[in-house]
Amino acid sequence: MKVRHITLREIQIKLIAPFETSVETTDLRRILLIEADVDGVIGWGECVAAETPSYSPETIDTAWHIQRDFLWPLLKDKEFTSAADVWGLFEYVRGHNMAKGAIEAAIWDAEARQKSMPLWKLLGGVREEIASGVSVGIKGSLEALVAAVKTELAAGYQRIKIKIKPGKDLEQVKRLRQEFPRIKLMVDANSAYRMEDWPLLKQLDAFHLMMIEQPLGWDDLYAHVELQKKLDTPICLDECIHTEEQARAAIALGACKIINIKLGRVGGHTPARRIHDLCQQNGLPVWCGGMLEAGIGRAHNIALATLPNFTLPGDVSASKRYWQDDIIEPEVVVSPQGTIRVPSGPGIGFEPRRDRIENLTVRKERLA
Ligand code: OSB
Ligand code: MG
Repeated sequence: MKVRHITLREIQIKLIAPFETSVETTDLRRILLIEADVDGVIGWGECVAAETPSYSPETIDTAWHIQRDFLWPLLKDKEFTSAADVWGLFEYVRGHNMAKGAIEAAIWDAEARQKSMPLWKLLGGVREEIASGVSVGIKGSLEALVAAVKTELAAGYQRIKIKIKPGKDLEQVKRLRQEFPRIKLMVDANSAYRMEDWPLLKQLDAFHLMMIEQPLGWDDLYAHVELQKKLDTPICLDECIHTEEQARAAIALGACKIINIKLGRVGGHTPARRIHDLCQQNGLPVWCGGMLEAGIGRAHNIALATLPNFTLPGDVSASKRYWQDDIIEPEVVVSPQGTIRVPSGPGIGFEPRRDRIENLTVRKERLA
């Protein structure tokens, strides 16, 4: 296999409603899409780097720079036998996983299309539908939060995750438990707490949460080890797990009992699959996280979530929760049972809508 050329493209697309986390509120998404021509077959990838470096050190602009000035030169004119080899070609560049992951994923899509098979089968997936949950942003009032959760449950979603931050935590969880005593419920703090806050986090044990996601520092395994010793609620790590090595350390040290795997955060399907396998060997369940993706990123997440150890409902939900009009055909839909049917077509199994993508494009650069 050889990549003939790559097109980087920025689209701008507004969310249906602003999404608030402990860190900031997102309204307009700037999304970097990758089109890779691999031996004449086009594959698509979506870079999950955000507009700001507040979730990880990367942004859409650093990703563009790294892809154009460092990753493309490493890829250009190289012969390789499978998309599984691309991660290794990028080894010289440290970090910048979201930049790497978008190109790597596009090449996986192209390889699956070359072989006329679904990407999920090429990756080694085992299920034809995946369990879907939602991530509910921070709301202005308890009433608004309850209403939002009610809507998601009525749509069939199998588990509810709410974003929390200091001052918007215990009361919110308590109220949801009163209203919905038996639902699968969890919280995500996006690193909003410090070790000194442990007595407050300890109070969450009373509400039988499935897990608490990334309560402490984005790169601080040690503090999570100490916190997990004090909590009954399982800790799930998100931001902390950016490499297989970090995952191995987290497991060995007891920093978490569950891992949220995000394709972009770890650098593509190859490292995601390795972390998946490592967790499986160690008896930790995983689930597929989300980054407010448009359709192409969503489609890659669906393929990834078919691997056997993705046994918990993830954050991959319907296109219409975020977009008026998605960039793929068909859109991602969720059944009344809270499942997404895995597509059977070649590659990611959804077709990019070129007209729509072209309309949303604000800049484009072809690397050859
Ligand atoms: O921490 O999981 C997170 C969105 C942006 C950045 C980080 C996170 C999230 C979400 C949304 O929780 C998940 C989704 O795409 O639905
Ligand atoms: Mg998270």
